[in-house]
Parts: sequence; C-alpha cells; structure tokens
Amino acid sequence: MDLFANGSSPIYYDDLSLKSASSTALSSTANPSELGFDAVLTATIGSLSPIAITPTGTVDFYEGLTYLGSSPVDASGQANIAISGLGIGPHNITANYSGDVNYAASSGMLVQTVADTTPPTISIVNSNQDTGDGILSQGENTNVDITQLLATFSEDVLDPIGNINPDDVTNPSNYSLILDPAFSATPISIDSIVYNAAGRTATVNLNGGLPLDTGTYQFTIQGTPSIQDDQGNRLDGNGDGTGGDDFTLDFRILPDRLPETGFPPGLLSILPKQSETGLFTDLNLRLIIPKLEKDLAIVGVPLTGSGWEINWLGNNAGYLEGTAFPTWSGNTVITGHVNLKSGLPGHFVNIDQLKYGDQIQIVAWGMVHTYSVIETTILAPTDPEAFEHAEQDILTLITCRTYDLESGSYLHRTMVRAVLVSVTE
Ligand SMILES: [Ca+2]
Ligand SMILES: [Ca+2]
Ligand SMILES: [Ca+2]
Ligand SMILES: [Ca+2]
Repeated sequence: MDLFANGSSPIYYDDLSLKSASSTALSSTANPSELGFDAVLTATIGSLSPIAITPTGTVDFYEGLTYLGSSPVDASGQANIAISGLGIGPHNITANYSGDVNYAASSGMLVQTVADTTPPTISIVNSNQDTGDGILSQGENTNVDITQLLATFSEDVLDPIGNINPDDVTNPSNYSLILDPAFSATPISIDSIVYNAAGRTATVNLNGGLPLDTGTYQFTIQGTPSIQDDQGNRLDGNGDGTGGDDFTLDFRILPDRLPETGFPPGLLSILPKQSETGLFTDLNLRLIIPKLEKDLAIVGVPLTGSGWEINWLGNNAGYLEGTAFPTWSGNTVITGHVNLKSGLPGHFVNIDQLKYGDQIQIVAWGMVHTYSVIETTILAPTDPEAFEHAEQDILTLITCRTYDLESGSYLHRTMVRAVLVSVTE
C-alpha cells in the first residue's frame, strides 16, 4: 500500500490513523519584543507516542494570513524563525507543522506583541557650513561660518502639524543656543526648524541667517518638554537609555586670524577701556624660556565675539582660550607682545631666535613641564597652522613680526612649536 501516492481525502484519513498525533508549541525569545528588533520564534514538535522518534518535516509560519517563512524541524524537534519588521501591537502567529512518516500534522499559535519603549537619541549633529568631516563634535573648535545646526535622531520623532505643540520637533522652543554659557549666557535666536522624517534630521536655522561670531557656544535639544517618538518616549539626550533629559553640545568658533600681538614699535599706544568679557584670569602658571631669560606669568585670554582681546596682556604671556589648556594633551597656543604699548620691545620679540632643541618650560602646580622646540616658522596672519589639532602635548608660541607703517599692522606672525619631553618636580 502506498499511503503517499496522492493527497486524496480517503488516503489522507488512513494516513492520520496510522501516524502518531503531534503537537506544536510556539514560544518567543522576547514577548513583548522591541520595535525594530528581531524576536526568534521556536516551534517545538511534541508527540504523545510512547516511542520517542524525533520528528522531521518543516514548519510554516504565518502572521494572520501572511506567510512569514518556513524552517525544517531540527534534531531536537524544533524549528526557528526570526521575525522582524512587525509593527507596534499584537500579532497572531501560527506555526503549521507538516508532519512526516511517523507524525501527523499539527499547529500552534502565539500572540506576539511588539512595543516601543526605546527613547529616541541624537545620533549626530552636523553644521552648515560643515566643519569638513560631516560632524560637529563635542568640544570641537572650528572657524567655519555656521548658520544651521543639523541634528539627526535615532528614530522618527513626533512632528504634529504646525510648530507650537510643546513636543513638536519643529517647535523652536525645544532648542537653544547659548553664547558664552559660563558668563554672559547670551541666547542666540532659533529662527525655525525643518524636519525631514525620512532622514530623521532636524535642521535648525539660527541667528537670523548670519554666521555665528567667534566664541564659546552650548547647543541644547530639550528632553522635557520633549521631542519624543510616536509612543511618547521622550528624548534620551545623554544616551543612558532613559528618556526625558536634554542633549547638549559644546563647541567654539575660533577667529580666522591669529591675534595681533604687538603695538606699533616706538609709539605710545592709547588703549580703550578693557571690556568685561576681555578680563584676564591669572592661571597661576609660569612660562620660562631659559635661552631668552624670560619668566612670565601666564594669563587666560578669553575668546570673545571679536576674537581674542589681547591688548591688555602687558608683560604677561597669554594662553588663548579654545586651545588645549596648558600642560594638558593637545595643542596649547600662548601669545606675547612683540612690542608693548609703551613702544618698547615686548617679551616675545626674540622668540624667532629659538632653534630646534631649545627648551621652553611651563611651571604648573609645582611641576615643571619641559618642551623641546621642533620648529620656528613665519606665518601669514590667516594661516590656520598655529591652531592645528594635536593628540600629544604640544606648545605653540606666536607673536607678530614685520610692522607695516602704511597699514598700521603687522604683516606676519612668528610661530614656535615645541613638544613635551619631560615632567619633573
Ligand atoms: Ca522609540
Ligand atoms: Ca568636525
Ligand atoms: Ca511640526
Ligand atoms: Ca537619559
């Protein structure tokens, strides 16, 4: 007798009577599962037969009437399928076991629920103009003209019609840009937001379309009230997995030009009153140049909307805010006058005499950081080389050179670059 010659009904009935009954139990690795993540469904084929013969055959999986796929029953009597792309809510899943020589067919069911409990995060922020690498990084220093910031979210976020819903991605009050956050905390206008749902990117138009001035900025995207996904999960600004907090990004716009570090030689320069933001901070650090017999206090020169204000530097050496803090890794830029306002030479007048291997020291908190000169060069005032990024501890000294009577300014800058070679007590 050939039971399997065809699928006609009477033979199928005979077939059932000769096989053991099977059962199909369906389970899921995650139920509810998270939107966008796979859950693996397992159909386990069981038997009531006292003789345990491993079932063979295949299992077809359906979501409602939609075929999801098939999988062979393995040596442990199981068939698996990874399901992805299911929308939020409950889904009726059916597993149909084909049966085999020993076992009759059977089916199992499961309600797979998909939920979204993951809050959106900020994947990347870029600027327009672009800083050259497609990202405005945390703590980045740049001198490009920025009129837009572009925030990309990890998932699509709520964008109701209009811009006034407190949770709307296009509501300008969900964003802020603050100039000089530690001192004057001046808000920069957020003009409008354009949201691209496909790219999940909010383009934030700033400052009336004018490029941001030089200075230190903090950009914030609100987690409360919140930019949120369509399930009400609020922005996870700090990326710790829990929503409802702000995203912040600090960056600096540096000047295009190196600072003027000299007054006209031989003339007494009259200074305007020092501005409040231009006040220097005594950093309790000293700059020592043994070859030139210099031992100078280092003061901090704040970065303001008009660049670094160094007119009041006097007999000090000035650390330019925005470059690496002295003795920290990175490129530290320190400036000094070539000519003082009295018209007399300043302390940096002879730094062009420093040669390869000469030493420069920074004394900080009882430690002597010794740097060895690797390069002395003449730069144009707009040359960005002085501010080149460095991973290691680099010290860059700059001052002016070549006073031009006609324009009343210095035509060149002298740059001395040195690398850290030792730290001693
Ligand atoms: Ca979500
Ligand atoms: Ca960048
Ligand atoms: Ca909107
Ligand atoms: Ca968080």
